[in-house]
Amino acid sequence: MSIAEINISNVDEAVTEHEGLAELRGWVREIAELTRPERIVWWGGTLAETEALSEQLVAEGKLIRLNQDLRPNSYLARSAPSDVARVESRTFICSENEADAGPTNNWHEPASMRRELDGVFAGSMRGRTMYVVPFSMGAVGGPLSHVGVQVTDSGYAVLSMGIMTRAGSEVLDIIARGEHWVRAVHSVGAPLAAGEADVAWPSNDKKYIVQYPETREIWSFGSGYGGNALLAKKSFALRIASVLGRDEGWLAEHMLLIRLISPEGRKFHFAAAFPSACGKTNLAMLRPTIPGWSVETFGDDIAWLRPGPDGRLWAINPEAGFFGVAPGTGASTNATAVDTLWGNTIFTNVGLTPEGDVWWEGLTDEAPAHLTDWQGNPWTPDSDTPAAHPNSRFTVSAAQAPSIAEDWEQAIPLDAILFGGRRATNVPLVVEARDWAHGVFIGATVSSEKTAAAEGTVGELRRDPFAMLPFCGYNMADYWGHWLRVGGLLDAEKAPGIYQVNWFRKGEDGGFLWPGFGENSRVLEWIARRIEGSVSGLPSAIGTLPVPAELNLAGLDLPAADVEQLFDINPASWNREADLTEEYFALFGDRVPDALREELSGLRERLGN
Ligand code: GTP
Ligand code: SPV
Ligand code: MN
Repeated sequence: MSIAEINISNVDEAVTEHEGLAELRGWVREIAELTRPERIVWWGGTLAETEALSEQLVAEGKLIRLNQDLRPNSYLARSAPSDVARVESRTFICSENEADAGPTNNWHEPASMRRELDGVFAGSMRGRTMYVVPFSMGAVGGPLSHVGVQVTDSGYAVLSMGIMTRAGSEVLDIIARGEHWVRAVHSVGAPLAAGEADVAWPSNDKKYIVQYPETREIWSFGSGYGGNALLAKKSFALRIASVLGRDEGWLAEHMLLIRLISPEGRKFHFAAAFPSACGKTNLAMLRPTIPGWSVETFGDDIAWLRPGPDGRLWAINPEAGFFGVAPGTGASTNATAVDTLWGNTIFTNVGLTPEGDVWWEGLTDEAPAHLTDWQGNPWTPDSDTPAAHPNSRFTVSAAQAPSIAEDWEQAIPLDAILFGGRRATNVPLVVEARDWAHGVFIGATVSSEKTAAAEGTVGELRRDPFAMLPFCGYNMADYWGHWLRVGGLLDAEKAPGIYQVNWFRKGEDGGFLWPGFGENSRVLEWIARRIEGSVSGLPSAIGTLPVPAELNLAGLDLPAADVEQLFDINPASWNREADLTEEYFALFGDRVPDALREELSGLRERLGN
């Protein structure tokens, strides 16, 4: 088949008009020549296109339309059982030098990876439509925004990108102006022979999630799920953007963004980095239980941070939607999310009720008497397997959250940065870093128990520095150095304070000591009071702890012994943490910034070792 035979059916007017789009058109043609789709569709991003594609996917059995009266304009997708989460073992950073990817990334030499992928992608879109999806991360034309183009043979990915990013023709104007754009190629890797019937969730057991940091390119093959397939998200807005940030003096982070408003009306802006499935979406939509306080949402997963001319650190949410964990999201934990999901939502791998609505563990206290599980099998509360996959998700526009800030598309100046993770032991409910370098040390040494957001053993403790382990596009030690450098660009008086939090410490009975969710507002209150200087702090070996009387626990039925345990700092355990940190740093050799080694010896001294 010659390329001329490929039916470019729906080339947007803008594409043919704009001189500035010749390069884009050439690239699309090149990818089509390699992957051989049946047709090419330029995604304009209109409601009409979205509705038509949704209809088509329903007709093809790829989406199930939910009951219009219960969940208007919403759909359920069921993935292949082998394609349910990010595949970190198949995620590659292909920098020219191995040392630039660092010991925490899978590295592959770029030229040979390109050769390998040329073979893998050859004809991979046969029998399918290749969609060309131009997208902007951050408001279209915004000062901190960046654009890209994803080509994909997954209609589900197109609809999801339409929610998660600003996708469509208006982005072509930015590209035509000559602005740099990131190239992202995605194929589910399931070509269709003539007359071959399609499946509900095409995918390929062999997967590749490949980033080329030097040329800012992404190639993803074999998966249709989440971060593997929505390349604007983890591949671009974190892995590639972290490299852009390193080169341009800013930071791309796995962080939520919120505005906390005190009873006096003072506004505080917080960013928080927690590893995958460790509570970002929940904190982003928090409803404070303490009177007079409120929280507005800016973002739930990714933030781009840049020092401003005023010496403050400014942040935007580059995304336009939430790709949130469904299980555990319910009226008692995250009522805001439940309210956000009233309609216009794509659900993936959750249960389907006989009424045509969705259900997952934790949505309601009582499970429906029977439903269809995420794999399409009959399910009752007596079943041995969950109704929803632990990494089942909802995809919904950010603007639909009742908690969304009116100015959520604007940049905000940060007052505090929080680092967290799941730690059953050792890490207190909250501790304040002594200064920026100490805060970077805390971020660099975070470890957290693994979750269902990626393949592997749930619960295993692993280092997840800055919650960026799977997402940093370059050497992690260089990234720590970059954090220190960015701190140096800030006015020390105006730099955000840095805090470590842990909602997941467990008591002897194995249960969580802290009630979490809305009650986390008590910790936010303490941080806000520290920032305004109205509470004191208790110095400890690992940082500044709350004076017990100054942490607002009013109305909480929390035994004093539990509070004590939540803040217990055991020197022997912390010395062991310090030993492990030393071993961890050794992985990076002399790339570890001196300032962090000094922090480690300072910690040891304070622990009395
Ligand atoms: P990603 O989207 O994977 O990056 O996850 P996330 O960091 O946004 O995590 P999310 O807020 O979706 O929470 C993941 C799981 O942790 C859910 O099952 C929540 O119910 C649970 N969780 C969130 N906050 C808390 C908390 O304060 N306490 C407890 N015990 N669980 C929490
Ligand atoms: C995460 O794993 O951190 C997510 C989900 O936010 S995914 O988009 O699949 O990466
Ligand atoms: Mn995430």
